[in-house]
Amino acid sequence: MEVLPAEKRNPMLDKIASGEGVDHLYHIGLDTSQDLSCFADTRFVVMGGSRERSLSWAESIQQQLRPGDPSPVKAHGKTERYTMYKVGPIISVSHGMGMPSIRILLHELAKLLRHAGARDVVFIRVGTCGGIGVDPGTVVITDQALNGKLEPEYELIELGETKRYPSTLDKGLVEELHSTAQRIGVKSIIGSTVVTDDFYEGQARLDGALKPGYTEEDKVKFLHRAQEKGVRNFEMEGLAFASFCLQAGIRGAVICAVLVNRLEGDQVRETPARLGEFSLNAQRVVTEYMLQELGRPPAKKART
Ligand code: R2B
Repeated sequence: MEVLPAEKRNPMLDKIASGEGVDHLYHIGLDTSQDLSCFADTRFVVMGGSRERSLSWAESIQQQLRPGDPSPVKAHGKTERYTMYKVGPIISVSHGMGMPSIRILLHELAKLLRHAGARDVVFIRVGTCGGIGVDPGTVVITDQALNGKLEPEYELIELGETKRYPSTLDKGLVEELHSTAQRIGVKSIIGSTVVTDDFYEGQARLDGALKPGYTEEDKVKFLHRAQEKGVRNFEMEGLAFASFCLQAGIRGAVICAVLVNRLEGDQVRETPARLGEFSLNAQRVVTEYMLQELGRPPAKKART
């Protein structure tokens, strides 16, 4: 399927395609006066918050797709906001923190891939999160993203009015990632994710800079209420991501490694090495899934 089919896309994109003006993808530093044909074969876009991780992941994908290739992986476009690498048919890009940041990137990536003529592209956000009753290191695959009111909709103010967009993720992709995780021996669960505009009060923490307007008891009650609704984790991008993919007709998934079980505490206390291992759990699942989709034979469960 083409990226942004006719019923989903802004008609402005067709005018650009017929040679009327130039589309400036300002935040990624590319525009349609440039040759964008190197993006035409894109099949997967993997995105995570950190630019370092997007580079190291691109390098590891290069080693898997082209073992021994010594050429450095180079960034495309500008790098002051996001950093984007492409290895074969896989884009690895950083999205920064929070929904405004990822949503701007999603618009520009979707337009880029539309302009380049890419087809059948899957977007996957791979990140970190706080678990609710879930142990650190576990990978949570989101089936539905909820807002901070525990509602399955993304709210955006447009022309002074609140617009609401549904935020369910691609069921098939959720199942495929989950079975990939099981096959390679990464502990994973499927669940709903609460997505907030803040890491502290927005996620019921008691360790921010400001005096909280709620007690420990209120916090625990809220976490249990969320847990009863099927919520397994908190993060800060998946809702904007899910609603954008649904609106754009792009298959999308959100898969995050748990850094802390929020029923046991607020602070992330693991060592940097352990946190790196946790992030790699989610990355390994997605790499394995993509390589298999690209035709490489499936890997076996890692020996423990
Ligand atoms: C997870 O980690 C970041 C906050 O520490 C944020 O981007 C998220 O969703």
